[in-house]
Amino acid sequence: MSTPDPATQLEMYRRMLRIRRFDETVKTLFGRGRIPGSVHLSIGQEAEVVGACMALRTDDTMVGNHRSHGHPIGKGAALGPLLAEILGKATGVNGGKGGSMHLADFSVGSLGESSIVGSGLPVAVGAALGAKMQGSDRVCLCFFGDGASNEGYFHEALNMASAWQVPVVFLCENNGYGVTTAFSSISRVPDVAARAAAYGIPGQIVDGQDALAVHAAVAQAVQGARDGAGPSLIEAKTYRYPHHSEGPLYDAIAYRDASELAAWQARDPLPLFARHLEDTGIADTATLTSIEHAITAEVAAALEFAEQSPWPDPAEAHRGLYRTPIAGFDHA
Ligand SMILES: Cc1ncc(C[n+]2csc(CCOP(=O)(O)OP(=O)(O)O)c2C)c(N)n1
Repeated sequence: MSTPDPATQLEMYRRMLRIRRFDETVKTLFGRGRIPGSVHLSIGQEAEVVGACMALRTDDTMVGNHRSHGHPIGKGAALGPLLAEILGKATGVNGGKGGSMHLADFSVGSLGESSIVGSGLPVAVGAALGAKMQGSDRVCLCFFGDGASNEGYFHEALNMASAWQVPVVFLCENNGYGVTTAFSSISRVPDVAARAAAYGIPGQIVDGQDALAVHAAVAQAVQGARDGAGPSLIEAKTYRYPHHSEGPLYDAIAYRDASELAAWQARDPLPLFARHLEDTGIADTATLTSIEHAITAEVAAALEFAEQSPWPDPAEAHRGLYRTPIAGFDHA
């Protein structure tokens, strides 16, 4: 699999930085009480998100989970409507009805997320089956965590995808923990990728901090799926720096060592990729600095857009929820 050209690699860096700055902004807003519900950040996981998303075509689809601000950004979504959605504004990607855990941005093929752990896997199989039945060569990329791989959904979805040979790439973002439960304490199999064998599909492990390694693995899996080779499972070993979700709850629970976090931060995907760009002569320090400034400005503009946007009209609350109106129910 060939390495992406220099322009694509610069775009990978931009998208990783965009996710980092976006989630830092969300963290600040949440801390100020500006976001209803809860938020789950993917700071630290940017390389696997972008490496995977950029191996897709724009018309390929994607399914996320509760930790999915970065997924549409990785696929090229505009920041303003995503941030407006998280703030509950009418200009949000889902009119302010979905919020942080239910972002869907059809403009980039992001079919949506759900807070029900593992529930995206069968949705992805459905999207892939739909593509196959329509005779299209579109592929669906399905993001889920190590925790989700212990849910029934995972096993049913892999089995059906394999039996039907549908074009889906299952991408496990193994950040080591489901809330505060270490994967190693809940599975006798150390690697999620090993489970692929049970369903007769390829499974492989990649370094989730290396955007190019993830890109290469996903691009190959996507090409196979497009060519009719069916599903595959890729496990990206990664780490989230923040706790499971924002708020003081997890600060008091000693579920991981500071040294473990520090070891992962020593391989932070952003400086790693920046160094790679410099070492290969793709970007010099001035270029990286100007990208940094441009992304800071982009996130500031998104925040301004989201903050200035109106609240949804309460009369809109039920609109779009049901495809077929239900008798006796006021759909406004
Ligand atoms: C069916 C279900 N069970 C439990 C929960 C509570 N819950 C929310 S996120 C989460 C952990 C998910 O871990 P993982 O799939 O590894 O994703 P990560 O948060 O690490 O990205 C749990 C148990 C839920 N939302 N849905």
